[in-house]
Amino acid sequence: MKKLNVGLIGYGFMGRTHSNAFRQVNKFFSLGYEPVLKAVCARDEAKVKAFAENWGYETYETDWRKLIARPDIDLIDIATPNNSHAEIAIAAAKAGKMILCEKPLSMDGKQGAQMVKAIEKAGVPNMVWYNYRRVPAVTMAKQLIDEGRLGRIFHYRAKFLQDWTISKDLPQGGAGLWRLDVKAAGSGVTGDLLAHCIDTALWLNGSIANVSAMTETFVKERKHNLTGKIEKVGIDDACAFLARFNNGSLATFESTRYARGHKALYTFEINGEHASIAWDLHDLHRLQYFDHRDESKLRGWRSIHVTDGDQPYMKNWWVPGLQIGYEHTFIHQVADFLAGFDSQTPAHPSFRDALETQYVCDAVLKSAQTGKWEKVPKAK
Ligand code: SOE
Repeated sequence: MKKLNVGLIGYGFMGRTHSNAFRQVNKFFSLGYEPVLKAVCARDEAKVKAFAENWGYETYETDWRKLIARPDIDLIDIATPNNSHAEIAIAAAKAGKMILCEKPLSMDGKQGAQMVKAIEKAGVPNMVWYNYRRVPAVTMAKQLIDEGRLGRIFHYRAKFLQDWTISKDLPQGGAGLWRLDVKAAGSGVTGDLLAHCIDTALWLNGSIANVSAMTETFVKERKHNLTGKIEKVGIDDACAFLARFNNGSLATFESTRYARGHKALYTFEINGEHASIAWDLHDLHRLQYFDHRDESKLRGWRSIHVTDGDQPYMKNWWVPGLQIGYEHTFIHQVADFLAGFDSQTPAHPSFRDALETQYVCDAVLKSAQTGKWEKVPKAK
């Protein structure tokens, strides 16, 4: 097996999911390449050292530029807050490194386009961590749609609900809470949560033509952890939008961090001419499927437990009926990236795919301001 030396930047929640994926992938997937945990990079030396020891990184750095300059690093993995993705990715592309980047790709579409330009000019393999595509039930939804089982698609309905920012005493900024700081995150639920829904939707149902959105910031001021001052909140706490897909289907999307009782309720439902499918992250191994062509006396929603060896990814895990979880989606994504690199068939979503999501997010935020329908520019 050929070695591929990984340099991870950032050691938060996502740094952990990626590190776990790099460590596990070759134990379960037969691949031509093996990621080696060469170095992890973050500014706090004591913490980055402890992270390196815990996950088995051979070395650590406290300056990402030094990491990128290292000749022993093949792949840069960006798991930092959104406002640093562009600078790191462009520098890594110039250094000829392969690049994996956390979602959302960038702060906005303009910045994302600069990243895509740099990556494509350098011709380096790249991928963005929209992990939910690799939930076996979601991958199976894609297969069912591509097989034409749903027929013409009429409706797409998605939501992503959480409830962790309701308290007005929760500060913004700094570790963990940078998602509430517009300067670090770019936007609120639109870039953090709806970006997942949009990525899946573009993959399953094609491109979006235009959108009409509304957003709200329920808590207008919060203490900033870095300045210690009460500052205006610049993110969207909630967002709902209507969309028209280019295939003629209609969609509704909703996200909030103010839905008491919901922790990470990502759901979608797609209604087609012949069949419908529905999926729910809180029950992630199940795909609900209704087919109108079934014999009428037996017709009804089937709850498919996607754990069989002939269903996506599952032959690599346990025995039929036994489940896998959230962390496995990242393992699948690394497996696909490595297999794609080996066979020269790039894995998705690429930076360019993720730019399309970014353009939808931009149009959503613009529409919320203008109060008008906004067109989504083409990324491809
Ligand atoms: C936010 O709470 C968050 O962690 C997102 O940043 C992730 O992308 C999402 O998968 C779960 O929720």
